[in-house]
Amino acid sequence: MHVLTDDQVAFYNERGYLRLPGVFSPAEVEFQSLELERLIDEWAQHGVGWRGPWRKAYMSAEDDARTQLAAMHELQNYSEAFMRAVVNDRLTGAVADLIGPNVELHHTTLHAKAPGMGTPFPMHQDHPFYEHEGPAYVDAIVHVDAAAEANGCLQFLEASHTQGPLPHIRGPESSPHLPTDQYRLEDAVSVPADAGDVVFFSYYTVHGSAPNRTDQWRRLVRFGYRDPDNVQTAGQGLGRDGLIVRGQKRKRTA
Ligand SMILES: O=C(O)CCC(=O)C(=O)O
Repeated sequence: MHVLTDDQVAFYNERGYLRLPGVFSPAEVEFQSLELERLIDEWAQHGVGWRGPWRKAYMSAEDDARTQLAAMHELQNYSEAFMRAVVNDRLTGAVADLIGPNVELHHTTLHAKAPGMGTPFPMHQDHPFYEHEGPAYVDAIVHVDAAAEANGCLQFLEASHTQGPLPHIRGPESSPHLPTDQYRLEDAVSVPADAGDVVFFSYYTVHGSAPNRTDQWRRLVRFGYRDPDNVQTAGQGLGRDGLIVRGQKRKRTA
């Protein structure tokens, strides 16, 4: 049984992203939302967000000094709401339609942009953060709050996934990101979404997001799913087994 239509799969393959509305019910979103309030208070790390020279291109010095982000990993290890979410049938079915039939959960990460000046994200691919050998990796952004341009929704460079892994600017004081003069947020397509929607994208798709300038939190959780045969070579979660949420993980022959 497929979750996505042929048109939705074709859209994803062509453009490198796809919004799927209403994956989670209002009751499920409410449970996630209440739990995020607790997790942000109890477990998340609070900081200024990603560092690096890109910040000067994105913000005035005054705004830069005020940015705030709450982040944490592996929310399913702290809350039933997110354990249930990572195995959600519609969500994992959609991922299977994109990279299946076998699907392994690789990680979850919270990005909560604080009210006032929630930190922006520079244009980047997610591949440098958790490098694998091949393309069979999908990031699923679970929207616990609605996101629009005013609070910093996701923005994608259409069809950029077809280029494969790109060289990123890296350094001890810099999160991996692409040169700001060549990859501009202004050229990216905004993908607003409602609470309960999921936005899927390839970890090769170039994306970023603007600051949250509203007076409310903008809370999204990224679930990373891979084909278990796509071997990780570096980065977040290297060497860790993940939950098989669809199909099987087969033993590799030498
Ligand atoms: O939370 C955001 O606005 C950006 C998210 C992002 O860039 C990512 O999950 O890779």
